[in-house]
Amino acid sequence: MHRVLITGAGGGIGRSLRETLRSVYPVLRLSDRVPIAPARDGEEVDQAEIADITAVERIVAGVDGIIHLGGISGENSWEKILESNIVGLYNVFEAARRAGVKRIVMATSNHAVGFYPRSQTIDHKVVPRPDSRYGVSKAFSEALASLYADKHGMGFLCTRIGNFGTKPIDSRRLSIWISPRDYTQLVRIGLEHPDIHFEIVYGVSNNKRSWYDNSNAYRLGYKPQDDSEPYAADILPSEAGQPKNPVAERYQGGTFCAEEYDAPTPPS
Ligand code: 15L
Repeated sequence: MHRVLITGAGGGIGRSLRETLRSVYPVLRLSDRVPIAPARDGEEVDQAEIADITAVERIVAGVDGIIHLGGISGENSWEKILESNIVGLYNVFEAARRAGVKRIVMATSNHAVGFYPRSQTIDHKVVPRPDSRYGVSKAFSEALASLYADKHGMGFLCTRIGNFGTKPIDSRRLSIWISPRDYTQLVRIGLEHPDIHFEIVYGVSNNKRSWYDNSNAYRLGYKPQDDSEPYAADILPSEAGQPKNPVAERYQGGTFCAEEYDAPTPPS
């Protein structure tokens, strides 16, 4: 990998990877729809809207691998999800195919499978159970990656990210947290592993309270360094007595499941 493109480089994960991957690859090309900090040594900055295929063709030209973080990172109107997470995603994969890019690491999300109950441990083979229009767009991204892997021989690591941050922020995130260093390790596996066709892994640290069987990531060599458990002693008492939504509490996707929820009986 000589030149690696990060889309969505201005977001929280993008800004973190910009630092942790600095000097790992000779050139990092950083792109976002909004202005970001100017390029330093070993960096290229190119502002682009991923819904614009001409702009996407420009940012993928000459890159060896892509970390695709661009798009909307939470629930939104169908029109906005369609523009950024469906059309924008398609543009990135299609422009990459035409440019001969062979490897893409994708930020998919726990919300592609958010309607699995917290009582169930799920692996990378479960069928999608999206909890939102956003979650549907992430399931779409996994399906499109599968198509481009099988039909065009491109390699995809789909990282179903839980919640990225320097520490978990609430009890739900104790089960789905991923630290910056663990996510960096997973991204590097996605770009550098010699044998990746189409893989789904969970983007989570080694959390004691995990809802995921992440054996597929471990098979690829992932050795997470962090566990949310030391934070539980602070987080759990701080939530005691707080009102909780029963739908949000029952399912892995939390409040994403509860928003707009009006089914007469909860899904099993
Ligand atoms: C996500 O997919 C979002 O991008 C992030 O903002 C959080 O909401 C996270 O999931 C989560 O479930 O905590």
